Amino acid sequence: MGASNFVEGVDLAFKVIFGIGIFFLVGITTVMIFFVIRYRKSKHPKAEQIHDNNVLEVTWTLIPLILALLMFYYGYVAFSPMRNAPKDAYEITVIGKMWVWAFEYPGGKQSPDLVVPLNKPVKCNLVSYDVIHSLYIPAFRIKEDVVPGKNNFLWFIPEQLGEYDILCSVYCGLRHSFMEAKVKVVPEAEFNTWLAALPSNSGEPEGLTILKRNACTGCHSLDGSKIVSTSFKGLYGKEEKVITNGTERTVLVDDAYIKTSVYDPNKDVVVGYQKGIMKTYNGIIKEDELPKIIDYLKSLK
Ligand code: HEC
Ligand SMILES: [Cu+2]
Repeated sequence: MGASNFVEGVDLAFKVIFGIGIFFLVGITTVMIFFVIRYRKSKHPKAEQIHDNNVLEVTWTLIPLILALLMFYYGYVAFSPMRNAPKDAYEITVIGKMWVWAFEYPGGKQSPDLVVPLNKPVKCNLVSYDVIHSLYIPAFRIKEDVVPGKNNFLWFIPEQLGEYDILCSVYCGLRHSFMEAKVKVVPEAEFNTWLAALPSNSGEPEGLTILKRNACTGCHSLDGSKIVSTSFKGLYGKEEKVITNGTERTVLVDDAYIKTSVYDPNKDVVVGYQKGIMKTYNGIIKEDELPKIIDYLKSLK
């Protein structure tokens, strides 16, 4: 038994296709070696033209046709149920963004890992805030693209307790390889306790929650180290050299500057950094979230 209901079908399709591949590798190599020996120049000095051999032609058409249909059959049988989620499946919204996964449970509670109850069908509704990501759970044998503006889903029934890796399988920018999480399959009772205890807000400053939820921390560190961009530590109140419309100037990092940085990041570009890496958060960071971010940045001395 596999970790999910799809393991058996996908593995069977894989074995069938792999087996057919081996069959051709061995078959073609054997015939090739046989011909090289049998028809070498010393044995067969003069080439001859051969016309029409019905038996041979029908055979080499029929056998590959059957093999191709066989591969299609096993692939289709494994794939088709993946696109039909049961109506009573437990729904979770999976959000992909540069460069973290977030798993949103009913009531808007978010978790950095996907926790699911054993033996219950789970449907993941896939949402991207920025570019194309792809939710990939190798142990479950499922993978589905997370495309901005498109409603996509995947579903599964976890059939074994344990922890499995989640990856993003399409290259989505600089820190793509850091975009990982875990699926944790737990007994249903444990799942219910976990969900009840999952805080809508984990007690951390709200500003930090917003920064994490929007993956700002994937580019801006909180501890002074440099990741993709400047660190948020000690940023507020500092003098920053920026380029505005091609001219360098010094600005004070205050509320207005942070607001411009979030909604129009390519207006004042910090010297030493490239334009266009940070996108606008217009419509993503709400007006009432900005002061919370600013409060939090002020606290990062
Ligand atoms: C994809 C990487 C990336 C993400 C995600 C990102 N930023 Fe940035 N950010 C940058 C880069 C690069 C710069 C410097 C270039 C510029 O000013 O546009 C920058 C500049 C800034 C600045 C000015 C920094 C300074 O040193 O003066 C602020 C403030 C800022 N970002 C806030 C945010 C917030 C808040 C978020 C999340 C809502 C965020 N950024 C998400 C890459 C990112
Ligand atoms: Cu990604």
